[in-house]
Amino acid sequence: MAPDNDKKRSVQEFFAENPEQADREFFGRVANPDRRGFLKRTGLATMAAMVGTSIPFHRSMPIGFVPAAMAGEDVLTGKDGLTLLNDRPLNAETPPELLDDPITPTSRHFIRNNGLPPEDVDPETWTLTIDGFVDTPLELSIADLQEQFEVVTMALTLECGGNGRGFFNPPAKGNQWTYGAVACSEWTGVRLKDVLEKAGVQSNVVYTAHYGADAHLSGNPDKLPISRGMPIAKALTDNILIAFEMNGGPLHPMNGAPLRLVVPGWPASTAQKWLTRIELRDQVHDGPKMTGTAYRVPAYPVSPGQSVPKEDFVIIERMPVKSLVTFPANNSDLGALQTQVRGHAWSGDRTVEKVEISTDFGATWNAAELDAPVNSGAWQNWRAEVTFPQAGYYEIWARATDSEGVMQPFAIDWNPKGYLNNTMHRVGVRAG
Ligand SMILES: Nc1nc2c(c(=O)[nH]1)N[C@H]1C(S)=C(S)[C@@H](COP(=O)(O)O)O[C@H]1N2
Ligand SMILES: [Mo]
Repeated sequence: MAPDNDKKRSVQEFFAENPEQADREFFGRVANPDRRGFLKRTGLATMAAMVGTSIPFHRSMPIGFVPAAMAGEDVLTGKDGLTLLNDRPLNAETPPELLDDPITPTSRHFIRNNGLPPEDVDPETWTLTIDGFVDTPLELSIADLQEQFEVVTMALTLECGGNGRGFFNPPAKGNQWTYGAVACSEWTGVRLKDVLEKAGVQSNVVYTAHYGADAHLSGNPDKLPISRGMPIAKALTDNILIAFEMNGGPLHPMNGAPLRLVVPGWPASTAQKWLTRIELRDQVHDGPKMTGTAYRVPAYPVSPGQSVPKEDFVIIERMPVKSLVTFPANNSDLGALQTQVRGHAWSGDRTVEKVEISTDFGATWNAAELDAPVNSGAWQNWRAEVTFPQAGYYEIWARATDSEGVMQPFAIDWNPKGYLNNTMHRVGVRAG
């Protein structure tokens, strides 16, 4: 796998390059002229919170020192078992076996940040602006959303467009996601459609543009880390939420608290976190990560490594049919000849009609029991009882087929940026 050289730096590198700036940005610490020990109070509190207790000798601690105990995992507060891919911006995925629940707990929802999340957000004073080509621009607090619109709860699948990128060969730059940039939590909020209709969608509107409160990695306040959108017809479907609750509790700070869009079935990059504004446009949005080759694939099949002219890329819309085996875990000893196999399956705006399992490297396939989605936009849970003929190593393969008859491929359909990898999931086990 290629290292991520997408201009993303780890905390350690950042501190190595410019310790004083890093200190200011991370801890709010300001250096003494002699660059020793003068910790401003706010900075000290942040540092103490991060190491879990006070730092008695803080006066001797040089500026630019990251507490050694602040290893990468500490940035994943409130998350359980996620694999850290990058700490600046923060990106972490969930191992497939930790995605076994029908509804993904908040602690296991992956994190994909393009910039630096806002700090100290206050749900009481948060506002969402709806403007652009609308009859009446709106400025709504979270309380306004709750009072003026029907509040609904839905299980909705979010998958990063780059999920599975780690398996591309030749490799694609960017976070090397394996399987776990996908989740299906229960979101509570109001329908985007209802809010847009209240503002009054003008007849020339073709696209939405989404804005959030996170900051660009460079620290330049004039730059946005990401601002994507979607065709207005998609925005007016009824399973897209402006969400203020996740699994019956607050949103996790890294998953967009206190307010975010949840757009199931499309690249989760359309689901703006820390949502502050939705603008309706009379043309396709051109914000950061909308243009160039970001979240785009060639308009035609290409061979691995082929270079493709920029103008031949098209914006990714729905995500492809895919399934995940969440039990048993890869590389596990079953200690028996029999096991239940289970997982989830989903397909963009479609439903999954069939999930099949093979334990003989694809020679024969058997249908799994497949649930209907609990609501439109939710992944579908499936399970199968498997009996192995004798002790030994087996692979469990799963493949889903959707309502249009499209099945997951066995081999990757390569594209330059490593998007949309929906190849079959293989799980190796020892039986008996
Ligand atoms: N404001 C903002 N919204 C954002 C992003 C971001 O970096 N900033 N990342 C997007 C991408 S690329 C993905 S895949 C999803 C991830 O959502 P999650 O971090 O809650 O899992 O959020 C999307 N919304
Ligand atoms: Mo993403």
